[in-house]
Amino acid sequence: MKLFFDPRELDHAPEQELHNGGFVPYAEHPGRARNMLGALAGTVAPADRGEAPILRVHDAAYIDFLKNAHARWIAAGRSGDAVGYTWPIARRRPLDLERIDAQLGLFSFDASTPITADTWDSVYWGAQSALAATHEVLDGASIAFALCRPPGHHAGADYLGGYCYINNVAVAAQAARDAGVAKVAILDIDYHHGNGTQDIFYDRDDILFVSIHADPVTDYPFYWGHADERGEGTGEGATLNLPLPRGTTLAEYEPALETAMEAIAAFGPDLLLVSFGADTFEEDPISQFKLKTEDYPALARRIAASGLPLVVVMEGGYATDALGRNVASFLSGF
Ligand code: Q9C
Ligand code: ZN
Repeated sequence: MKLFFDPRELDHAPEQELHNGGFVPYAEHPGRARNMLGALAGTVAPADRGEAPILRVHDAAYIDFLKNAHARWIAAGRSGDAVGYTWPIARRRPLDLERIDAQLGLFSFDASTPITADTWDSVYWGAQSALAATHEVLDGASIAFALCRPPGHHAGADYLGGYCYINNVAVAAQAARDAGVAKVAILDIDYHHGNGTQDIFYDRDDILFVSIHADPVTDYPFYWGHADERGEGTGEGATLNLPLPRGTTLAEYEPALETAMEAIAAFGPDLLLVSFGADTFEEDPISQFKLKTEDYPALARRIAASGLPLVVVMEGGYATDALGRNVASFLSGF
């Protein structure tokens, strides 16, 4: 299995994030990728497929903002990382505001996702890794892994959040559609609900989104991922949310995965993309499931039993010292 990664994914390194009312070191730091690189066999650098596949998913105004936000922050006399401090309730109306602070609020949904001078380069190359893995499978490989950093599944068409800026798995899914794949399924098994991915494809029936995650009644991102969110319009029924309680172990996780895989089989996709987060691990510092390192191969085996071509895209996982081990354990099941 080829593992795609570009060293520029290491450059994005915000200093801190707001956590439970105080500033703490940034959980989604470059050491995560370094730990994965240390535990996995050699990686392959992705080709450069340009911005066009990113713009198939994200609004041009948002991408323009992402590229320029940090320079504008500095031009406004600030130092350090750019981060918002005020948000439009339910988006208010589409006001065309120039001020950097207004735009940070407009294009984000939380305060845990700062923009640095290196953010654009890292997220661009992370997306290229996801595209490279997808094209590897479209060209005939049975599986490929995209070591994406930063992660992507919380980012929507025009917003960042949850350590995510470009939605790597969504860019990959749309690229597969554009290459002629008729039906694509996305299985999201990060601890947190993939609200960005859900939003991007909510009204579409050509891309199924299935997510197993911590119940948003108790866990971030709170406002999405409830079981009654099932898609809208032509997308009605093409979103499936399977929230689980804090404390979930493998024995409780497996029936949800079975339900997810049955829904995917019923949809009849030609390709399966997996948003994989290792923050379901029992020792994750910001998450509350109880999966063990040795549990991950069983999840992979159930996914592989679908017989579908697979692209695995890296999302979260914050127990840094165990991260590479957990990813290697998961990949060993394929
Ligand atoms: N600092 C992913 O796993 N938590 N994102 C914000 C505590 C955000 C996790 C409050 C968690 C985002 C990709
Ligand atoms: Zn997560």
